[in-house]
Amino acid sequence: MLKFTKQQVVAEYLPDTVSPQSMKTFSFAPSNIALCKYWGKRDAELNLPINSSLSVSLAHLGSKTRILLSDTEQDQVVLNDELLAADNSFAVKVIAFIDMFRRGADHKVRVETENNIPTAAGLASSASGFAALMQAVNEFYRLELDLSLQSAFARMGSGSASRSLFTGFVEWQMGQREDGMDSIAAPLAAQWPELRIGLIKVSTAQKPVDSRSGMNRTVATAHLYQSWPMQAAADLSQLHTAIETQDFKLLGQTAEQNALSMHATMIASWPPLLYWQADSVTAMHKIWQLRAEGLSLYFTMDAGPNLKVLFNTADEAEICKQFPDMQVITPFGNQ
Ligand code: 2P0
Repeated sequence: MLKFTKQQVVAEYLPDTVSPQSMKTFSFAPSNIALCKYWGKRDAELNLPINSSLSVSLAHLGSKTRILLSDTEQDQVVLNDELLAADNSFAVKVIAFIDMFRRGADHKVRVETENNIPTAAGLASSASGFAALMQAVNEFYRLELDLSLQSAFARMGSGSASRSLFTGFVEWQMGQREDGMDSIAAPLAAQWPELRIGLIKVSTAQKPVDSRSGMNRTVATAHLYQSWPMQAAADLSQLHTAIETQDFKLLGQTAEQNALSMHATMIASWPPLLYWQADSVTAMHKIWQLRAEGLSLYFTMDAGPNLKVLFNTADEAEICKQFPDMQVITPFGNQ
């Protein structure tokens, strides 16, 4: 079957010639944490997922990016005030993304990106990074693309970036089309001002297997993965109910089971993929014990050893006493 390249898909929506203009201010996009995870691709070129996913954006924690015209001989990528080497893997991905929109035009760029996500918190930055880059590209080339198109194009940089164009709860529809133009994210209307997310840092060391390779390995080798799309569809529907009825127990239970189901498929891969460390398991047991004692808290985990704890502001003081080093995020602002 004939597949689409990113360039082919994007070209349909671009003017014949681009007119770049240096940005004065930075574009910002928040990081996000999925309550129903994206795990597995049906198309690796376009980052088209096997299942729909649902996340919550992390308010002011994320990435800011601007693009300047440069008179240097090479494109430049600056991350947190440090000029990256041309062969740095992040720099290569950023320039490849710009190239989808530059369309061979004769100019060089300087891309400046800053993450305010504490690296110590062990949060991924590719989602917010590519969402902020997409917004910057939109402004730099004066494309005036709407947010749905920006979501689709940000996805081509990194799947989870499709969700980082928006605040609050965000659903990324898997879509059906071969060109992926119905695989886009959109925000839900519902708010949850009392919701809190605590970050339990187990390790911030670079993970041995990145999530892109991890999901490919799972899809290719784990028979258990067959059940994942069903699990994700059921969880997505339950999360909608939980959010509409503001049922925290249902929200937490669903998110925790979804994360553990995803990790089960990783563990069932070959070679096995276990992102947990001993301290991750200790934290899980502690959360289960506190829940048995009546505290309302649940966790989710991504492709790494750190835990993200879900709770409501009413329990914040008690939960923070139990986890004194935990950083607390208010995804819907302070209430
Ligand atoms: C998520 N993750 O839904 C899931 C849960 C990790 C575990 O999205 O290959 O960096 O760039 O599309 O978006 C991380 O995967 O992967 C991710 P690519 P991405 O948040």
